[in-house]
Amino acid sequence: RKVTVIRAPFNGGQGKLGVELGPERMIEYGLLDDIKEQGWSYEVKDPLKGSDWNAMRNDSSDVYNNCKRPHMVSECCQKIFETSTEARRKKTFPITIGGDHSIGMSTLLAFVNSHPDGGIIWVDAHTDINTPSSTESGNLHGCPVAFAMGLDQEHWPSHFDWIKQLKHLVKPSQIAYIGLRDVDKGERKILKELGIAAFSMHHVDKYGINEVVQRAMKAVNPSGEAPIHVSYDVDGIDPQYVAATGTPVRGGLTLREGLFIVEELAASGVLAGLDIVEVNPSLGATEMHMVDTVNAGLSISRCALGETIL
Ligand code: DIR
Ligand code: MN
Ligand code: MN
Ligand code: MN
Repeated sequence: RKVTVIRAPFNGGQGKLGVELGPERMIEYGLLDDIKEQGWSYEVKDPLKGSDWNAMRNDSSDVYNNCKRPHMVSECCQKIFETSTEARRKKTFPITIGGDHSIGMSTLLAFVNSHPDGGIIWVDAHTDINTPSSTESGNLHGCPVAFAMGLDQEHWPSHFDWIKQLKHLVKPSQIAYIGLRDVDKGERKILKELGIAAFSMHHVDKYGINEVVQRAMKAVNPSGEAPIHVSYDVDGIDPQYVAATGTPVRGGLTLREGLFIVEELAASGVLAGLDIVEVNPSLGATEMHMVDTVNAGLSISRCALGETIL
């Protein structure tokens, strides 16, 4: 049992600096020690090392219509895709630490190209399924699911052509959302048209988190036998617990509800990979906000590796 920790210190998919510090802060607070203590071995990969991402971030010519930094996002995501694919090939358990959520396109595409029938659970306040045409903000961290599904390809900046060469893209039936409460109009339309399983905070209140998780698992993995990858945006959890994140939205999952999702997936034996993204150690009003947020990220990792079930 081996984890590949993929450091993804990437900030180009959104406007706020600091999110690139997520991986180093989570490692400083004990991510690797936790993994070891839980009885897993690990390797650490750093696919973005050696590239001058700061210079790319400041390249004002890197725009396409209103999409911000498509060249930077694409190059970075391609590197993470390759590292993630290698981790899949070696049959390790990849934990990818962001950075902003753009990198979800990489981890999802690596996952479905090694498990074409696998399921994906996307925990987030947001659906991140805007296309280059529908995005209002132009921030590509709001678009990774659309890229991983190949939606609206005719309007893609050419940088993303590498995705068009892949054998498998994510199918709408392969993904379910939990924690939603801030979904754009254009995104709602896409969800409806494609019939994507989407559980908002309203559903969590109405049915309870256990029922929602069971329904989400059933939606993406009807046989109960396919592996499931979780892409976890920490803003799915309420800002009361996770304040140091770029786009906090009130009314989210409690910390326990948020952890239950990964505990239950781990307990069912289907969990096959995890992203933990949008921890921004530079945000939050106090030092404690940062510490709470980083620790929430560490808790997600521990629960995913099966620690908290007795
Ligand atoms: C919004 C916000 N839907 C956008 N998305 C965020 O910019 O496309 N995603 N914050 O994490
Ligand atoms: Mn989000
Ligand atoms: Mn997100
Ligand atoms: Mn976000």
